[in-house]
Amino acid sequence: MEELLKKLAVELYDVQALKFGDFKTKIGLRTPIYFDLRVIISYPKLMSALAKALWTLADDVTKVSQICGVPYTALPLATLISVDNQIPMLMKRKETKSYGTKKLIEGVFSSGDNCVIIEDVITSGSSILETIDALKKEHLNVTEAYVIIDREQGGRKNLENHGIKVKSLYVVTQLMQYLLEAGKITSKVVKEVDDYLAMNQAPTISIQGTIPNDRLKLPYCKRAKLAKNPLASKLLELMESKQTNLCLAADLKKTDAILELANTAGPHIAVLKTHVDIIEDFNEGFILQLKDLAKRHKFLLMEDRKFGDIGNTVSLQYRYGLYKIAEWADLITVHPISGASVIDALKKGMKNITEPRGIFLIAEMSSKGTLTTGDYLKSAVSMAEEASNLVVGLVCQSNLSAQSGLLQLTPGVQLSKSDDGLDQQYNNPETVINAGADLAVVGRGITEASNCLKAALEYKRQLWNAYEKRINSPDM
Ligand code: S5P
Repeated sequence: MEELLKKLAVELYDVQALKFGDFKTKIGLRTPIYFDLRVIISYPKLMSALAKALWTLADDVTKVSQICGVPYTALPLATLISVDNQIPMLMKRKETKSYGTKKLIEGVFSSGDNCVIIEDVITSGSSILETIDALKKEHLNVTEAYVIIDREQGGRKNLENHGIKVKSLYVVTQLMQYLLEAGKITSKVVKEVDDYLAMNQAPTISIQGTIPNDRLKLPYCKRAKLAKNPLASKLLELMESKQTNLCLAADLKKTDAILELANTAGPHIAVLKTHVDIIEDFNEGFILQLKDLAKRHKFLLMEDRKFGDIGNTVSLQYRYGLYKIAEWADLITVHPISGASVIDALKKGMKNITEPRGIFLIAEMSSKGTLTTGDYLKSAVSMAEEASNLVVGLVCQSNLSAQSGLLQLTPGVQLSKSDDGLDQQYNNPETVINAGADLAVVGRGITEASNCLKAALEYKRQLWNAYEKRINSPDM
């Protein structure tokens, strides 16, 4: 079998189903490996050999009554296995038909039938889980998935957590060894891919029902351990220890006023958010004093710069100019408008900065008529989830991510107003926490109050109570 696998690995490489170099993923992140097994339909001998090899992974074929390929690449493989072994096949539709029978699963089956899954490549396991979900809804019994390549990015574990055993012809490290032995790739490539895989593990997919890692139900202290970005862990820990999920928007024009506010409210907030470009007397001394207060009162500094240009410009804006944001802001806000490469650009801007840094991606804005809707919003969430080693969370208004290691930050919070006359829309603390916020931004609700400290304490109390209610209520 090993000889056959070595031979097939080389053939896959030769037909360019396996590529090594510098590629972009669907949402634009860089990757040194790219697997595209769709090409195998053009090489019937290879496809047939792969289907046969896949079927050797089955322990007891007499127990398999149905085969289902994950659309689309694995469909022809499942078909070959089905025909070769005379075992019926099922197909999962990508979308439910909007007419006729509205079935998600095509084929003839009975509830309780044992069905195995066929897939080409597994990364996070989410495509297989989607297929299994549809099969389970029809009361089919699914416990095994046979896969050509496991990219070793956490998919196997995710499926095991859902009771699915994964058997693969190759794990990516073994596959690369075969290609190295065959002289197809160099050890430098192997190292690059190894480093990439170590840095890019897929997030854990929560199990609906038991939800051990559901963002809305887990306490901040537990989520601190699940975050990939060290700053996200630090933030969650300090929120827990200070019992605050308040982010104060210090939108004031004078440095003295900001420092006074930071000193007064500092012990009660998790993050102090600035817009340094509205400050009239900005100077380096101010930043030093602000950093000092942040250290003393244990809060993080966020510069709400809302970067939104091409990568090169953003990396310059972040690092240089009057404000040198990269040098002092723990956190920044970024619009995903220019694509995922902005994250790589910011990484470049962080070169030689030794303290941890984090990004909040703006998925959804609070203002009336915002354009952050539909596909834009969905892509922003995928971008954050895929780059969660640098992205700390999302700025948004609704529950967008189940990932416990990411934080949702929601602005537009006031107790006494519903708008500001300029289309800012306000909700109260309990509403935003229930809508999925982990941190709530309060600006003028505190800065324009007659007693800022009293107002900060009141927002802090209401936000924390809402959070405790959320994690403790059984029905949310
Ligand atoms: O969608 C958004 C995103 C942000 S970061 N809506 C917002 O209001 N913000 C910021 O939150 C805004 O720039 C301001 O600093 C703060 C809200 O301030 P407030 O005075 O309306 O509470």
